[in-house]
Amino acid sequence: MNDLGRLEDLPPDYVAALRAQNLVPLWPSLRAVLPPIKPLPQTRATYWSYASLRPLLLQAGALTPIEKAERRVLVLANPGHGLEKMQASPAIYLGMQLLLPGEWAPSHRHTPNAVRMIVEGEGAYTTVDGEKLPMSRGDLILTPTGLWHEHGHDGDQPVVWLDVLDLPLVHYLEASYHINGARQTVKPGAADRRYARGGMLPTPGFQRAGSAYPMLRYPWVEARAALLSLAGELAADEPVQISYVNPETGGFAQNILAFYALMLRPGQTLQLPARSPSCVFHVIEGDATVQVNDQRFTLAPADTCCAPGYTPVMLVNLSSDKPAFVFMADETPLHQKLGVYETRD
Ligand code: GTQ
Repeated sequence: MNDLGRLEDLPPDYVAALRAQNLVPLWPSLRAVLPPIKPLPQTRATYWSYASLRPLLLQAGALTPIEKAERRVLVLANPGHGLEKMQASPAIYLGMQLLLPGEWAPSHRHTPNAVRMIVEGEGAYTTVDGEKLPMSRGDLILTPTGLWHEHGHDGDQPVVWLDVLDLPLVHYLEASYHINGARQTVKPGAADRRYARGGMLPTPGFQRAGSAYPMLRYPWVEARAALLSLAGELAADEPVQISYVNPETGGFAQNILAFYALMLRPGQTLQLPARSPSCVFHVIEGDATVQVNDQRFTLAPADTCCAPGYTPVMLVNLSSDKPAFVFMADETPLHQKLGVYETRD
């Protein structure tokens, strides 16, 4: 690789003359923006222990009333990007949100897409676009771009969920904003019952919602059953993974980030190939290690970690007699739409 000229090689008055006209020479920065062969990620493999963050999240419940927080969230921030950027990866924001019994997080809508992965507690619900969606451990609830959403809690214990948003990307695009609204009127019916079985859809023109996001809640009991049933069909070394999809189109459930559930068989080691999108792992059930380059994280239930793109990831189920279940989020739809998606050996 030939060395390119540096900024210091140029006469200071020339650089000053360029700057005065908002001009910049490319060659001193060319290798930084177009590195050879592989990107230089800012995203660092990072791990967040639920047992360690939980007391701090509960403390936030005591320190800041919901009225003063609107959304009481501790953001899982990647130090590689700088904590103040509040991003786990280029396009992924992660937050642990706490709602205490009787609390209400008022209705708003915003341009970033969100999903919730329920971590602990019973009795809370999110109302999205007028649909009241109960929250139980492992359920995935969508809050797609532009839809009204508010959170309530009728139970008697704290409820915690993991928020996954494409906020860093939408903010980078200078397209991020929110609008506050009135409490929604709840309409009857639940889409997870309209789309209850694979391969069977409501008849077009009669019962279909005609909405871009027909299914807003993916119950964990269904996802877990789908994984166990799939595991029975696949060879022992094949990855047992499902994608959360839009049941009307079969495409990813949202436009920017994709969501998956993965089952690791007892004792299974699973090597995921290097792929261009960054990825997040959150353990729903069991204990597993996630190895990213020379770093290995040990994840207990409710622990979360992230990996940069273009990096192989190895998952190991630490139990020899029980399956482990992992929720994943990545930037695949975004990379595919932009034409930059790739897999490497
Ligand atoms: O629950 O609506 O973690 O608007 C960040 C922004 C959660 C929410 C977050 C939000 C929400």
